[in-house]
Amino acid sequence: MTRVTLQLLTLLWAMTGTSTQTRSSCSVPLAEQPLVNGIQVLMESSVVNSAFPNPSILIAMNLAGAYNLEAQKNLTFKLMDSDTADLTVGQLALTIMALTSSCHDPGKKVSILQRQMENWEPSSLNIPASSFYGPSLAILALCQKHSATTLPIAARFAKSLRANSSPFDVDTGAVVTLALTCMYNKIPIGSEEGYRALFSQVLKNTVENISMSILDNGIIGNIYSTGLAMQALSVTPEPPKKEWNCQQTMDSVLDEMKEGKFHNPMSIAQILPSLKGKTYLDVPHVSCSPGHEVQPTLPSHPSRVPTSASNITVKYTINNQLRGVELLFNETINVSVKEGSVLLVVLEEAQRKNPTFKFETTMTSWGLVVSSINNIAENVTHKTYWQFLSGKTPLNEGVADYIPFNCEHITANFTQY
Ligand code: B12
Ligand SMILES: *[C@@H]1O[C@H](CO)[C@@H](O)[C@H](O)[C@H]1NC(C)=O
Ligand SMILES: *[C@@H]1O[C@H](CO)[C@@H](O)[C@H](O)[C@H]1NC(C)=O
Ligand SMILES: *[C@@H]1O[C@H](CO)[C@@H](O)[C@H](O)[C@H]1NC(C)=O
Ligand SMILES: *[C@@H]1O[C@H](CO)[C@@H](O)[C@H](O)[C@H]1NC(C)=O
Ligand SMILES: *[C@@H]1O[C@H](CO)[C@@H](O)[C@H](O)[C@H]1NC(C)=O
Ligand SMILES: *[C@@H]1O[C@H](CO)[C@@H](O)[C@H](O)[C@H]1NC(C)=O
Ligand SMILES: *[C@@H]1O[C@H](CO)[C@@H](O)[C@H](O)[C@H]1NC(C)=O
Repeated sequence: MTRVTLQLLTLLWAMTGTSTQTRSSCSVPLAEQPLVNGIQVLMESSVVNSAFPNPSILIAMNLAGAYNLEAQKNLTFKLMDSDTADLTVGQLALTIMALTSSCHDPGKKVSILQRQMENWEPSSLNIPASSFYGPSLAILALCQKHSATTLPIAARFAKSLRANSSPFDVDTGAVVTLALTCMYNKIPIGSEEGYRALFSQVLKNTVENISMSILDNGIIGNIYSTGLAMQALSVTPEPPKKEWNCQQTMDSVLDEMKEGKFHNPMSIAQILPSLKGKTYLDVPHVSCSPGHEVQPTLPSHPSRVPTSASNITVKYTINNQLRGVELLFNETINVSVKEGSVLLVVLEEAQRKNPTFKFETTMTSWGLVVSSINNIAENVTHKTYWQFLSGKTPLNEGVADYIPFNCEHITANFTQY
């Protein structure tokens, strides 16, 4: 082979997609592999008893290479049967990607989603950034199925993003980047230049904002947005001005993993692709050759320390200054729970001691959300919800995962997003 062809080949290689580049420049060290296998096994084992089938788990399983083939099959069949009428556009999009990643035809689901997105528009210019999260997933799923017919839908979507003035959200920015990168890569040659300019402008902006969310230790946003943000930064055709150190981010994620931060199956589903050098853009390219069960090497000791039997005291406040003039309340209670209990136990104990603290939960892909406290319920139309804080800092986990410490002051504050 001549030198010139070799150089040409290298050039072509460099151009064939940034995911190749990531895979070589950033990976899980061999010694940490059992840790990663461990969380994958944990995620896969959640499939058996889960209240509803979670498409994000199937996507992660297929991108990573599933260990539990029976769980994979069960989940695929449950998602095939799921009734699209009960799903939001985001959930429908994840279901389509999940079935695609299992090499199953999503059938009618794609045209249903397409119809819904043709009619989609933001209710105002200042809707919260996170309202674009589900629709971004929809653009991504449609892009992977019928990129040509999705072009005008994605363009309208990109324009409403550009016009929006709400504070930036890393998780949403990451999914926006994946969706618009998919579209950008599929603009037909000779098509209107306007599309390319529009998508690259919104991508540039979004990626710049993601890059400004990179902390000194490499975490992007918070630990739970880092997985999606890594996917975004590794595919974008508009790399950020400030160079991103993928390995540093990877190492920090692995450190937090050792601390036990990834036990929620959905949190694992969102980090696993990045740990395997994969992104949601790889969904249409998963190979589904009939696999055989592989036994992964697991960590030799459990990562979560057993809890002691002594009790701790948690101060718990419920505060509604928002809804129903005659319904305003601000109540505090001290409760004693076993050390190591999750916050949900504090809420249950408070409710048992004082009926004012009664609460209700709803099941979601991330687990239980506290939907109502003392008869005041969250409402999507009003953009209200119960936000949980430790002191003045919002928690970055839900009540079924967060473990309070002794004398901590937890507040549930009814507020708007
Ligand atoms: C939008 C959003 C919200 C909205 C959801 C309502 C809405 N209609 O938009 C609001 C603002 C209400 C919200 C609230 C909270 N959220 Co939130 N949220 C998101 C976000 C950005 C997108 C979710 C989404 O649209 N998914 C797409 C659709 C298709 O999937 P879905 O399963 O139908 O989505 C539902 C669930 O995600 C659920 N949900 C949203 N947040 C949370 C958090 C928890 C703990 C649970 C159990 C469920 C849940 O609401 C969605 C709509 O119904 C994610 C980001 C992410 N990476 O997933 C964070 C995220 C899921 N939220 C998070 C957190 C921490 C919270 C709060 C606990 C924050 C707080 N301090 O109070 C609260 C929940 C408190 C409670 N009452 O129990 C974390 C969860 C991390 C973890 N390990 O648990 C994430 C990952 C953000 C982050 N990077 O930190 N959230
Ligand atoms: C698969 O589904 C069957 C029946 O629905 C159930 O008995 C079995 O436990 C499931 N297995 C897994 C691994 O989810
Ligand atoms: C991102 O950053 C730009 C400036 O770089 C800003 O104009 C824009 O509003 C930010 N927010 C979003 C959601 O992109
Ligand atoms: C709620 O009560 C706490 C302590 O009881 C107090 O510090 C706080 O200012 C009150 N908040 C409002 C909005 O009344
Ligand atoms: C909770 O306990 C602290 C001290 O442990 C005490 O000062 C406070 O008054 C108690 N609050 C309530 C509402 O019982
Ligand atoms: C310790 O906590 C448990 C709940 O976890 C509670 O039922 C029990 O009453 C507490 N014990 C004391 C002495 O407060
Ligand atoms: C939210 O509020 C609207 C109007 O105030 C009401 O019609 C609707 O039923 C509420 N939704 C839920 C789920 O409570
Ligand atoms: C609680 O919610 C109210 C109403 O949205 C808001 O004004 C207040 O700042 C919130 N408190 C905290 C500590 O976030």
